[in-house]
Amino acid sequence: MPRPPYRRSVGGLACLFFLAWGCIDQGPAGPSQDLRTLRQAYPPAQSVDVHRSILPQPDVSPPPGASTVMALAQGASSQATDLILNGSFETGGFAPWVATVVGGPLVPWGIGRKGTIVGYFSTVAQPPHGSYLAYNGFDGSGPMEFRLEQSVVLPRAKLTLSWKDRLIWQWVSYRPPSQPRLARVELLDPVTRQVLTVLDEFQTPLRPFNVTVDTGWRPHSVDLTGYGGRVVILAFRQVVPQSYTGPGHFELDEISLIAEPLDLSPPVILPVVTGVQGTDGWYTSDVVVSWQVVDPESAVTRTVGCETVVVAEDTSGRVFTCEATSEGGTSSVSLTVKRDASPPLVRFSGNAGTYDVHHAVSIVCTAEDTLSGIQSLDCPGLVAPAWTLGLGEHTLRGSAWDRAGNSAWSETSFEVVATAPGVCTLIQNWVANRGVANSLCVKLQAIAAPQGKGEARSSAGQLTAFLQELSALEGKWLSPEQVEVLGSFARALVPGVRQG
Ligand SMILES: [Ca+2]
Ligand SMILES: [Ca+2]
Ligand SMILES: [Ca+2]
Repeated sequence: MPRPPYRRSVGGLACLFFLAWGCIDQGPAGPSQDLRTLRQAYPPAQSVDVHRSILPQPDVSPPPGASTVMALAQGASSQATDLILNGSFETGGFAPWVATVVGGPLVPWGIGRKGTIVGYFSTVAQPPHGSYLAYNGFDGSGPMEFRLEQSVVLPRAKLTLSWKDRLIWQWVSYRPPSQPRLARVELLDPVTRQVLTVLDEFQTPLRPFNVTVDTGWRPHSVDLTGYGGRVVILAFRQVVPQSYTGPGHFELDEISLIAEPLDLSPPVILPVVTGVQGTDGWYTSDVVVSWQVVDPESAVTRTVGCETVVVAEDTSGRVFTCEATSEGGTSSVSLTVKRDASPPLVRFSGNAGTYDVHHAVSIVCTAEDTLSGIQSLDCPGLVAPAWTLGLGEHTLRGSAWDRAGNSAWSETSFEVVATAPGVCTLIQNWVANRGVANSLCVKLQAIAAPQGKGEARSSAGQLTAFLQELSALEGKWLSPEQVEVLGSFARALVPGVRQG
């Protein structure tokens, strides 16, 4: 074993008490006699910050949805408790931590105050939190080990351990290392001291030589929820397996173990549906389906199908499901959107357009709706002898409503006209005596198509004769109503008389 190139830091005010394994350096420390000796042992460090290119960088980017989590978790944050005592070393000392060393460290455990020089590399203490940090030399007469431990009672809760550390070292080319140094964080069984789990491990790479490597402050965070209900020892260890392979430096600060109430309920999912509501659960416009996913106790870590969707097409039922997961479990909500923005179709059929007085009118109204279906129809149609409707134009109107509340209307028109043959047919239908009927029909023909000069006078004369003959039949072959109707039709046959 080579002669140590420095004097061990034992005794004096800086060393408060001894344990079997080594010396505890208590309180703020600056450059010491050890450091001067140490500088003689190792040539001045070539201070090159190369860690960005050769060391894995900590991933501190937040997980997906973290911002949502932060916002939702605010309600629970007031119940968070830090289980670590003096985790930032702001008492200026270690207690209740137990700091020990096995072997002969170049620089023992110490508490560095902000702005003071600590360790071999003349590092200015810059605690990431508060005014103090813990440090040690991380090299010396190996094999060597630094330990910093605290017992913690872990409740059944969401448990998050976090800390920040920084490592600086320089391998010397004249005594190259064959084994890496380790910086480990472990959980130990308090009775057996068996390692329950290694929470973090950093191994110094074995190259380069004669270059100072500085990791900078590395934030760490580990979920310890699975250890709830146990008592454990939290141990920070730095292991130096070989002697004097080069100086090293370790800093530690801002240790916390946050306990938050466990989330026992899955996220609450609220569907938000906007659109014009019709009847019977139907929408009659575009529908926007969106969701509010809320969990005040823990982060919503996963959502499926919770995106905003616009339903722009008619559907008899489209199902949407939003599923969300937090530490409290998974919940899902489904809803069905029915969209019918199409009015029903109202249609008239059987309309011949023009009817003579002896014709029968038979017009049927129908309505159909391919989606929600017809709810009600106000469209009677028409079946009647044309003569009963009177001469002229007639219009039928109809409307219908579908189950969604959409309505539509339609109309159709037809005309009833009188012609001599048509009126004649009516007379033949009504007057059983052929001779009587024929006499009337001849006069009708003469009214409609007068011959020779003075046609208008001829037509008027025929009309007078026809009306007189008609009156004579009242009570015998024809009813008073039939006499009146036939009279009006005959008048309409006179050329130049507008029908209707
Ligand atoms: Ca601190
Ligand atoms: Ca919850
Ligand atoms: Ca419809």
